[in-house]
Amino acid sequence: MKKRTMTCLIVAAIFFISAAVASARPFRLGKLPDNGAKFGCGTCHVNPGGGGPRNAFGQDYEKLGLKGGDKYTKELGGMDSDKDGISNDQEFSSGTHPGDASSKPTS
Ligand SMILES: [Ca+2]
Repeated sequence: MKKRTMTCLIVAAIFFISAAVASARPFRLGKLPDNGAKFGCGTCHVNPGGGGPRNAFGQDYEKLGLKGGDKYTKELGGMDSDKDGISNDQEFSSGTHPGDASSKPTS
């Protein structure tokens, strides 16, 4: 009986922790111009699944977006985070990656 109760508590704890982690994702993605539709968590993170180190765009978002009230700012949109010659605004409009220099509009 005690073993079963303990198992139920562990399962419940895992459920609530997973729900808390999952709820962070849509919140942050909703701040991006494309709502993270194209690259998901990989828009800002090196790992496409999210968490861990940030790519060039994620680092700029951390510096300007998070400190500016956790939003995609005009200044951030005008920057070229990955230094590929294309602004972040243009990258989002084109569906290319603002944090990956090898991803940019072809024309
Ligand atoms: Ca790019």
